Amino acid sequence: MTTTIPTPPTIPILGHATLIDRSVPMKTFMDLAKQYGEIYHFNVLGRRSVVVNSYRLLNEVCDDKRFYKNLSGPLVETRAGLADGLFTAYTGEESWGIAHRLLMPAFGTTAVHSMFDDMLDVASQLVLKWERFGASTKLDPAEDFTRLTLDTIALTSMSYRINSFYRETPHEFVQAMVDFLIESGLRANRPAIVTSMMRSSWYKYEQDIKIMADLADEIIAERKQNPIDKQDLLNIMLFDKDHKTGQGLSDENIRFNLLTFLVAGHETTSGMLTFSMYYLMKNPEAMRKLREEVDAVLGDEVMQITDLGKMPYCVAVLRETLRLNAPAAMRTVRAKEDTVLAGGKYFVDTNTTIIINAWAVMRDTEVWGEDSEEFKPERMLDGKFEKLPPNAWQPFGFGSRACIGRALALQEAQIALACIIQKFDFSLVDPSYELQLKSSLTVKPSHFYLHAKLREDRA
Ligand code: MNH
Repeated sequence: MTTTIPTPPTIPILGHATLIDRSVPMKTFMDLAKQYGEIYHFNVLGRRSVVVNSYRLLNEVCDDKRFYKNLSGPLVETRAGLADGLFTAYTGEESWGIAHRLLMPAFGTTAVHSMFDDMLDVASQLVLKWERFGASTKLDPAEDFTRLTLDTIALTSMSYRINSFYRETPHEFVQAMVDFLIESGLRANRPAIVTSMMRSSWYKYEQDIKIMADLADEIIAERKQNPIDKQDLLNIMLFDKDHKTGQGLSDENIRFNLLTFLVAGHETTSGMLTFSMYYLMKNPEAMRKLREEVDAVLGDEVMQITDLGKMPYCVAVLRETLRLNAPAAMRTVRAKEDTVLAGGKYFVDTNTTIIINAWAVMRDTEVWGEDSEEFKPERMLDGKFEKLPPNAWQPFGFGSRACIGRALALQEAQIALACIIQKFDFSLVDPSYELQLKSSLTVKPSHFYLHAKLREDRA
């Protein structure tokens, strides 16, 4: 017997759109999870969705025989700039398959290892900046981690230096990208007719997309004129052929994938790093253990590629951070055929978008215990991570459409964390600070400020 899926009170046409917190939608989704439990109906502008919040429902919709990735409202909007790039490609688009097969090895562990020097280069710029600014400066880690991750993804993927640490205000491209993402999110929750009347915002959106496309095209053209030997992602996209179809990528598709890497590869990773620092500041015992590990492995030396495998606690900190605050907090799927969830309990048809609330799912007490809201890296240590139930830890999504940049992001974050923990003692500017959030396409801490003092025991 199916049961009726509960739903919050709604208003005509807009549906639940006005319920969603405009600046941090995740707030609304966490409140609704508490109020309605493992599943509820949700409807924005006539788009029917159910939101799932429990592990058992997540695990069920991870069956790729029954479900496929379906682009949610905001992702459909970002296609205006990212088109058939990997992240925003529709299921079944041919260009996705070609790019996926061509790029998977390029994002694998071995390839990511070869990015070590570039990653350390950028991490060193961050360390130098904090060192030069000195202990009395109020640092904004979210901003500086964004400089780090953006510069790293541009350097590792296309050997291009954005040099964010040498700029007071963001690169023109970065501002355009941020504004583009914010507007894409807003458009998803606004009737198209309203958007079409907002002339100046329409114009700015088009301009932002053009700024982004122009930079990507410029980088592609410049590479064609001045080839280099390094096997970076751009070279692979320009010159490799898909083994299955024998086809390469079109210049247009390369543009959309370059932009996709910049978009998907920087906010997420910077969010992860900022959340990690927040949890480390709030959990001095975890900070102490991490420092002990970093000191034992690095001492006073510059980090080496061989150090990567020697920091299980650092990896556990990142995994636990991603469990509590996955920066890409929601993904969406649809059923291939009308179906029922939870052994016949909930009916879901093929037109209903199934939204997975990763924050709620990864706090499910059935899997994580009564202390699931607490930050405990020990959950991820000593083989416990490997023994988790299938799909229980899922900040990077699932299956063939899971994050291609997972190894890249984790290695980059590990290097950055190790380098700063090696050098600095941190303190909160406001010791009573409690987590506040901000959103664009992803979620990260806001109003989170630190002091970084060079460690006296290491001077
Ligand atoms: Mn990433 C897909 C999270 C870092 C590039 N990424 C996804 C998905 C999640 C995700 C979740 C699946 C989305 C969906 O199902 O609709 N990504 C993250 C997180 C981090 C991250 C939490 C860092 C932390 N991602 C990166 C980095 C890159 C990247 C770095 C660098 C290029 N991600 C992608 C791409 C996809 C993706 C590309 C789409 C893959 C595909 O569908 O083929």
